[in-house]
Amino acid sequence: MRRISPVLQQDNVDSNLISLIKTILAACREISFRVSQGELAGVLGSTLGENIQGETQKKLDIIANELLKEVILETGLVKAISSEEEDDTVAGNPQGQYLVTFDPLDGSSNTDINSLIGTIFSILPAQAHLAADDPSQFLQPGTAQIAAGYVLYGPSTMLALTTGKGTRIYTLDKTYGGFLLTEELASIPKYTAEFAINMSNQRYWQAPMQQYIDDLLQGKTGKRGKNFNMRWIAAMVGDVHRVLCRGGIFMYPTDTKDANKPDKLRLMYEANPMSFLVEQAGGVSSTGYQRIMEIQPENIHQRVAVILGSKHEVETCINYHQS
Ligand code: AFP
Repeated sequence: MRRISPVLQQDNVDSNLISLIKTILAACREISFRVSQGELAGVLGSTLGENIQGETQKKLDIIANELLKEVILETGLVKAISSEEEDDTVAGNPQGQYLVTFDPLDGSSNTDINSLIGTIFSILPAQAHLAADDPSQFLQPGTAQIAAGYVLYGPSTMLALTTGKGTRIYTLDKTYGGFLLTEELASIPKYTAEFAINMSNQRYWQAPMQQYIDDLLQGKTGKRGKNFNMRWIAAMVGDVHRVLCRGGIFMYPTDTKDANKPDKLRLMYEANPMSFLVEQAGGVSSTGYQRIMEIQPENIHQRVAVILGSKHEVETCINYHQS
């Protein structure tokens, strides 16, 4: 089985970018170890703080954030970072070639029940004309991403990574200490009979999503003419991993549950990197009205509706929104 560097070299990825990706993965290996120690390492439970998104911070959120921040800035390759757990962007080397955004621990409410969690990251080009402490340098659409990936801390620790030449999946070999390529090029099946959505929000959704899900639930006897199964992991990283492995449609639509927060998922830390991975595996990612990777961000903590996965199913859902 092949290690990451030769695979990326074969794709002609710049050596500095390879080095940055490997540094991010070194931090993720450390997070993986801490996660696996659980209560033994005293890393479970909440802190007293809230992040900029108004969400309670778990101890692991903070630990993962600090680890990633430290190692990424130490490379000297990065001009600034933006984390879901930080109010503001953090400046690095003014000459750095890259910007990195990350969600250090996605699905952190799963930590206390020993369920799936992960780290999501995205790498953008630095903007020469903007200062290292200028947050507007991050306001680039998802199409500008140079690389994106997630590390899933599950029964095994897995990495999905793209540099724009397909999405590959690696597994952490804990005996050797590195990630080994275990799926050459992920390919999301075009058709699916599996959906993922938090059904408890049903009454808050907009009409197109209500109608789309109603029709799925009618199964064989309804207009879709087939039965659908449902899965919900409550960590986007787990749900997207399933979609990459065997197809499906994952949705977190706009809702009216909280007037101040019509959308839940973060564009820069979750939606854009996941959209890049999904598109590179032959899937589709949209808000229902627009391709996610073409959204021009207005602020670093912006949220967005997400519908992604198997091409035919996502396009069917988009049709409900556009008709
Ligand atoms: P946290 O990382 O803040 O726990 O949120 C995870 C998440 O943003 C995303 O990964 C899940 O898909 C979604 O929240 C789950 O939301 P519900 O609370 O509606 O299940």
